[in-house]
Amino acid sequence: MHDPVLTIVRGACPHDCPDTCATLTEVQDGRALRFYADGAHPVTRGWLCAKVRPYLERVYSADRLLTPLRRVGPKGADRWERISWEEALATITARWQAIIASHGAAAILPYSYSGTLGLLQMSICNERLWNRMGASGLERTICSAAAHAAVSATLGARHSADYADVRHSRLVLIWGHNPASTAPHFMPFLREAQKQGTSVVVIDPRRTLSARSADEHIQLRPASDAALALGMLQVIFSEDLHDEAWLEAHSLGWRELRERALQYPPERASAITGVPAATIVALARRYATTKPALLKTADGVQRHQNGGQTFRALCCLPAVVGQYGVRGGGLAYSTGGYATWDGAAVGHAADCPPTPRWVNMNRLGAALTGEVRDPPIMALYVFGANPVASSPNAGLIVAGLQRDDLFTVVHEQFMTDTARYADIVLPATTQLEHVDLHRAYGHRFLQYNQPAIAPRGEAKSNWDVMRLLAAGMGYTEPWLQESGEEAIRGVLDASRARNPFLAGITLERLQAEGTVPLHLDGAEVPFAGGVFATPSGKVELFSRAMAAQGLDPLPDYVEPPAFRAAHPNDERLVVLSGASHHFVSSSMANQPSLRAREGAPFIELNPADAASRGIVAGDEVIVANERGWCRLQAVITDDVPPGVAVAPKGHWASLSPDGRNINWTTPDDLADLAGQSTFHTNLVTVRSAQREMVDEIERHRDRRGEGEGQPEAPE
Ligand SMILES: Nc1nc2c(c(=O)[nH]1)N[C@H]1C(S)=C(S)[C@@H](COP(=O)(O)OP(=O)(O)OC[C@H]3O[C@@H](n4cnc5c(=O)[nH]c(N)nc54)[C@H](O)[C@@H]3O)O[C@H]1N2
Ligand SMILES: Nc1nc2c(c(=O)[nH]1)N[C@H]1C(S)=C(S)[C@@H](COP(=O)(O)OP(=O)(O)OC[C@H]3O[C@@H](n4cnc5c(=O)[nH]c(N)nc54)[C@H](O)[C@@H]3O)O[C@H]1N2
Ligand code: SF4
Ligand SMILES: [Mo]
Repeated sequence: MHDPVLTIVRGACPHDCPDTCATLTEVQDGRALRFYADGAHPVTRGWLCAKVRPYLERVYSADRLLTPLRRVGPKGADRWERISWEEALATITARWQAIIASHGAAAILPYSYSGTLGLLQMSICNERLWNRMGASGLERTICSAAAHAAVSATLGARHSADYADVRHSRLVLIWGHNPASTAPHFMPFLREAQKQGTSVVVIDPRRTLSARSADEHIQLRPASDAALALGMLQVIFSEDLHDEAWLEAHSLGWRELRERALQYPPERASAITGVPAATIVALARRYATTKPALLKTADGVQRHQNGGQTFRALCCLPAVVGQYGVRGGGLAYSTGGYATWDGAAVGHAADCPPTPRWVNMNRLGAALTGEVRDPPIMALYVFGANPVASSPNAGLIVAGLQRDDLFTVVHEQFMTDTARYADIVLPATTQLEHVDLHRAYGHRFLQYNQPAIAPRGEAKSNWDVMRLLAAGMGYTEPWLQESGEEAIRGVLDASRARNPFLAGITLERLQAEGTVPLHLDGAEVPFAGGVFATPSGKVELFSRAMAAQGLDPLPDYVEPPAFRAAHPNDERLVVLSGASHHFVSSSMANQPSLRAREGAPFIELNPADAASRGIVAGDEVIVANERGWCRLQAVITDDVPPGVAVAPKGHWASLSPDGRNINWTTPDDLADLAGQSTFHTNLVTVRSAQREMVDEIERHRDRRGEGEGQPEAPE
């Protein structure tokens, strides 16, 4: 029967993006008709980014997974039969029980990351069932582990100001961050500031969309930022531009930091970074004398082998010029540290067996192919992640997923590159079909997401599947059977009891208001009064905690071992693979309208590097190294300097030439801190595919002479 009533349902964008926009969905007759931004939200301000505007295309896509599926062909062949939920759950729990009996629960590995950032569908689902089972734990290190560790050691908490506060800044250094693509709602605030005279400097090897509208672009060598920061500090200290009174009162170890910085005179910093010494000197003077000065950064800058120390160096800069606690100054990294959830309420770990071991997610391929043993990983449960498209050294992940004795379940909205290798695929709801609570890492509001429509087909939310799996495993704890709302309420209440930023924020208020500001009450400016959340209450430039772990207690530049090993006549390029403009990691990268806007998977090459390889614009090129290869289309541009290439992340392998993407080449080495990923410490050869083919035919002809078989894929 037709329902004349049109309802408007409040929601939140769940994607891995700092802006966590407030959304409205118009629903009639159980169908979402319109989806748009909440005009009243002070950060969303009435618009959604190009990626999420067509969200209904995603929700109602004919490609949505709507029923459980069982593999009928070889792994990866994408041949399935439809099965019921009962059968899917019975198959999964029976197989898990058998694995637990033969190998122990440590042989089961959950793998999830940032398909949704909700408290319920991500955080609670990351923990409860797996803790109860005693499964292997996943070290969630693919994105920001080093920065989190660096901020924690130096400042004690991930606190940052509102985007709007940039209007108080006179100078903004956007350091290794591309907000025009990755934090789009910051940009209008920045523009407003620029109109009032704020000067913007972008520090990035690539001339990004953000760099185009900056006053200055400093195009340094990849992974050399710590040397640039220390070079700036050398100038600041030696010209007596540091804020000694502030440092004396509010920091630990500034003299030790000065000693370290004095090892980086501008000429040395210049030799490492490729930035002219005069530019370093000028930047340092400007940073120390134009106040308030904001250092705005994000996560891309840490994804290399020196990433942790680099981030430590960035955290130190605002302290030396006395800019913490200043409105419009300081460090803008993440606001994720305000609405901290009560860990015990989220995971109930104390009621569970201890986590038997931890597996670093960056090593998934290695872990599945022998690095993790006793017991080996026998079962993998993937949700909210697409590791074949998004995780490093993807060729090795595929090799692992092809193991006959591995039992893989993937819970997904779409038949992703990863889901193709599953034994059982389960259909997942989208954000319009489930409940959740979101904190943001770019602003200081909580967002409640009410379900707007019923789940499509037989799709179920992450939490609903966890509850069914828990019941199927015979786990009877009430915290494994709570409704979504009850689970959210429990964590919110427990967290509020400890966390003053949550004062007065109840589930009822969230449900009624949708967007609720955190209770900052005088703490609007982070680290006001020079008070930090570290053990000493000061900004710890010299970190005793890091020293205790055997780490360098002072930030330093260490050349990434992968680069150090490169020989002088090396013709390999460093390929950076940061955010694409139209996808969020691999999410949305199967949506036709967004694929059309993003275009074919490409690699940007400097004209000199293209010329020396005989590559012209539009050529197909083979990008390769010892880990693997993929085929991309050449874009020739001086947006990238010689020696550096850019191939944005996110394209699905299964929608790319040869069924591969850039992650077939990216390293699964770990960075200097916290097991961080090192996507950007990636040296590749780039050759025209046509030439590659000709050479291959030649090689094939030679080999045939020696009686060998078919030509192999290019390496
Ligand atoms: N459109 C879009 N938005 C996104 C995402 C997306 O995929 N697409 N991903 C989301 C996620 S998961 C995250 S973590 C954030 C990331 O947000 P950002 O950190 O802003 O994004 P990235 O593109 O990863 O990295 C930022 C910049 O770092 C530069 N870079 C790489 N190596 C170096 C270096 O050694 N030094 C310096 N100075 N710069 C370097 C890259 O050229 C890039 O322009 O964005 C989120 N938002
Ligand atoms: N080369 C290169 N690769 C990178 C990076 C890089 O800089 N360079 N950056 C890395 C970074 S920063 C990150 S954060 C990772 C992200 O890597 P992942 O966390 O794997 O993120 P996505 O690739 O977006 O995959 C998320 C999947 O979750 C699914 N999903 C969304 N909502 C739900 C839900 O409610 N339930 C379930 N079950 N599924 C859902 C989506 O359909 C999507 O397929 O990628 C990394 N990959
Ligand atoms: S991806 Fe970011 S900018 Fe786009 S709608 Fe979601 S939160 Fe807003
Ligand atoms: Mo990320």
